[in-house]
Amino acid sequence: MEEKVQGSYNADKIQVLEGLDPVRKRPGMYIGSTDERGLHHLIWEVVDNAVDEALAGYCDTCTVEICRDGSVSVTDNGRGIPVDKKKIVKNGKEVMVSAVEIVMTHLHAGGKFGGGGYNVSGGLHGVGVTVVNALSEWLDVEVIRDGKIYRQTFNRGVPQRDLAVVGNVDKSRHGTKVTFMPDADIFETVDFNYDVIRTRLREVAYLNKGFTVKLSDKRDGREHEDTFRYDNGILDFVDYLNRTKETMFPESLYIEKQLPDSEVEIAMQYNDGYSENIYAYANNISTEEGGTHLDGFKNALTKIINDYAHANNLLKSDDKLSGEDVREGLTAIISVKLKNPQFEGQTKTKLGNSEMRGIVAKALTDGLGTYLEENPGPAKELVLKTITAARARDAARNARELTRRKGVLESNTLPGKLADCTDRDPKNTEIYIVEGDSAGGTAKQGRDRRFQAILPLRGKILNVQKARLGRVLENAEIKAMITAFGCGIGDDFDESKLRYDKIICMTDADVDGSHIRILLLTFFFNFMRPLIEKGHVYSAMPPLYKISKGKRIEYAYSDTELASKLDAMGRKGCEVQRYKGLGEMSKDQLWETTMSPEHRTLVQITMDDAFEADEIFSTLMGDQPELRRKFIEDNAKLIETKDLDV
Ligand code: 28F
Repeated sequence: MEEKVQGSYNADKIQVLEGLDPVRKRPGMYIGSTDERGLHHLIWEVVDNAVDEALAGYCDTCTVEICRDGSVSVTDNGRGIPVDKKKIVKNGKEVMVSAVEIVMTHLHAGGKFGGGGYNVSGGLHGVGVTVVNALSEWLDVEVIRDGKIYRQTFNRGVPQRDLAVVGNVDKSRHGTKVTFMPDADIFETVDFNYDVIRTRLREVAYLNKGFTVKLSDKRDGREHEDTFRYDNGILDFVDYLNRTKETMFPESLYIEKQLPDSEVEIAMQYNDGYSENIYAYANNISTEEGGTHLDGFKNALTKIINDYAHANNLLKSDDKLSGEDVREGLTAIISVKLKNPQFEGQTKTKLGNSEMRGIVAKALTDGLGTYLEENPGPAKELVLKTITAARARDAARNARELTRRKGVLESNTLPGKLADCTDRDPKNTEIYIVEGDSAGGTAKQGRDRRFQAILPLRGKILNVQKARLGRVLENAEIKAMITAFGCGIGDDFDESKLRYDKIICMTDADVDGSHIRILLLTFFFNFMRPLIEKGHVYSAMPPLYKISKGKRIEYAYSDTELASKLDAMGRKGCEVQRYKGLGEMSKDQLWETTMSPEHRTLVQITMDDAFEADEIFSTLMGDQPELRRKFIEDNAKLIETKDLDV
């Protein structure tokens, strides 16, 4: 006798779509790619089901474990997937199959798509755990409900036997556990990256207040664990992002609006910096390409601040503050959750639902409008700061006009020390930003001048973290980069004018080199952020060691690689040289190890890195000595034994 499961679901709601072969034939269609990014999508898919169970109100904890054997297990304390059976057609015959097996083997099974029921799902927009199952060598699902433990195992999506009861437990226990081993035949790598998982799980915890997320790594030599829970959710997120900055309002502002088919949360706080850090999410997905929720927020903010300034005679009636002015120094998180989200854009990270523009705008207008009325002190301070920003922007525009008139910023007068490449098609070319003239000289000799340009930087560039655009434009090194790139800066930035496809920072592998790299990264992050968002910025990876044994020469790019190369070469008679700087390499060695597209390794700088750099940099160079001391203490081992890297 099959127990009937109570609750708003039963297997009848499941729409069953056949066959998993398409998933294994074209995995990129379902998880984006089969590189490290696609590998981690498997975890996001499973975790999203636990988050959906939490949003439905039945679960408050999710545990993710990277097991010793390299598999990953995700556990929640929700209701447990229903175990009742449903009649389906399998290989032409009518058979009874459990809801668990259907959820695990049929695309778009589960209430997410059957209408009603779950209304919020993330993942690669809800392709579901079936994709994980199809792309896993093996997958175990364990359901605890109604005092029993049910279990079923699959191989590359194929069930090995029916769901079976494997134990009894106390009736108070319930939940779902999915353990899977990614299929090495499908993925370029099956080696999970703890930090990538940690960063995303922390974000999930911030976006779902009160939800506890635990992460542990049980692999040999990599034991680690973290627990995240934020009772104030995105408010804690804003405080975290601002922790290295002086903030303006007495405390961060939190706005929440629940509607029948959607909910909006906004957290915001101004700081004394000049860059805007606004992160928008839809159904826990980072909408890096923005969308209607972000547009609604920005439009409403500009209107609210201008209306308040005019109403309180802080601004002449024919003066208008721009969007950039009102967002200077703003850290904000906008998180919306809605049924049937429409994701658009190149990477499907742009929210298209038009109704969200008005919903978010109204939530902000009610929340911030009320706050300003009730707190005239901070309100006036905010408007005056915005007016100062507007004046500074005008000054910067004049400065830019001035420099433009002098032709300094136009691409027709390239900086003298730029060794340009001959190919004029930006798609084929790259520019190395090299630390120091000597390494710059070596790079000019070692490069392939058809597609590689070299711009040497003399020593440290300006600390831009605390500088407005006008001041930044006075710095020769920075002006040279702006001119060489050709795409303008700040509001004038125009990616279509970029003269190179890749901008590669090449600095020494020591602390100074890392500092220059962080300076460059923070400059790009604050004043040319689309360069990073569009993936144009890279960091070169020069070798740390040269190993010689007789005529044989090998290079090692990390301490781990040095050990394994010494093993391979046999340690007897090996001579190891630790490179202190690029200047120690000949032009041929520099080409061979760091510049040749065949052998080099480039690290593409993504938003997370830049975001981390901005946070690290504002800690190191910000004006909070207490935080700086703590940061250096926390990272001292890094700074001593190996360069502090982003
Ligand atoms: C480790 C990952 O996958 N948790 C899940 C549930 C709970 C229900 C459910 C999931 C109903 C029949 C479509 C239980 N009781 N964690 C998870 N927890 N799926 S996935 O139902 C699925 C739908 O199939 C559930 C009552 N209603 C829903």
